[in-house]
Amino acid sequence: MQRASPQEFSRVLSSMCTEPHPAARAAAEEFLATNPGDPATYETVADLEREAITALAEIAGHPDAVGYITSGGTEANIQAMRIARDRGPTGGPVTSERANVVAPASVHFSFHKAADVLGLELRTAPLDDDYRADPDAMSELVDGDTVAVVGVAGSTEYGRVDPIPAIADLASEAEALCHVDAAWGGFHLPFTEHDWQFDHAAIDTLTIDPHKLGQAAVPAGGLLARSSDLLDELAIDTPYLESASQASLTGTRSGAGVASAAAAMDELWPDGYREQAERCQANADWLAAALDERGYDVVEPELPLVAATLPEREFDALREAGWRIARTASGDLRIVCMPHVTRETLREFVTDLDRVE
Ligand code: 0PR
Repeated sequence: MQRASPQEFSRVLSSMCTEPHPAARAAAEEFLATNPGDPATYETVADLEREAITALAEIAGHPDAVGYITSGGTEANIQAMRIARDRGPTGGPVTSERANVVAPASVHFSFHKAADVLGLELRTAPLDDDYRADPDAMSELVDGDTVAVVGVAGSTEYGRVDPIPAIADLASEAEALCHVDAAWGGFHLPFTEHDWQFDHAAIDTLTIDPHKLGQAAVPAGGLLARSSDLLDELAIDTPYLESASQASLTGTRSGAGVASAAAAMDELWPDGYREQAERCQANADWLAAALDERGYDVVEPELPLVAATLPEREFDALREAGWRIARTASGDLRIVCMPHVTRETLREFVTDLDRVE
């Protein structure tokens, strides 16, 4: 059988993953057979996880934050909802039949998984007319059984940043936890003016994924909590391991993900990520202008993600030409300007678009 090789990144415009930084790739390979789920046996990778969390905590504006490297944003979001459910409204256990989570309609589908797995009711509020959460609409859904109020800092479809301070206020009025999903945006937002992290609002938990804009190898997500009592909600006794308890959802975990996350942040925070943020945003702005010039309706790229109306014929022709492009739920073309997407690539893409007859 012929040995398979992965796809090239050169025409991938639809992914929130990217080529790992060379140091992250090397670290992933080196730590392939280690298990951070058993920190007393695999001490080095456990140290690297502590380093990675310290770096993530700094990036998210709260050096004392605690957390762990998850398998991705989905696990981090599920676990944050689990903390909220187990805390209950007003910090006590849930007394009603079903606790609920209030979120904008733009939340990633991982929250639907979380609600399903945890037996929570997910209430989603309509967005404002620029694809952002509308705190007034959200407040109508909050009641005495609300355990979490969620905001997105870098939404999956349109790259929007919700008004996090207003969402945190809503959560604290409801005595519910405030969770921010910065899975994708977290490595870009420190170089913008947005309010999104612990230092900007009373956030309790936050998702930030090294395997997206952090340039780490897959799988490396991140869950952060403001204080250890929150993370302790997840602790399960592990009687036969030397470590007493485990907060992660998965048991055996990828040492490759952990080591690569630590290596990527060691290499790139802050200057490398700043340079990346500037380059990716400039590329998104360039593409938005190029599409606009050609008469397509473009959604202004607040973060490096460009959405535009594109007729099916053009879309299909570009797919046919090998471009990996995707659509939003409402049918817009969606291009994520990840670090592997160069200006040259975008020029070729636009040239191919111009060729469609
Ligand atoms: N939160 C947000 C805001 C996300 O955008 C995503 C993933 C998640 C949570 C979940 O993260 P994990 O996929 O790490 O569990 N957003 C991308 C999406 O659904 C994931 C993705 C990545 C899709 C690479 C395609 C791809 O090639 O579009």
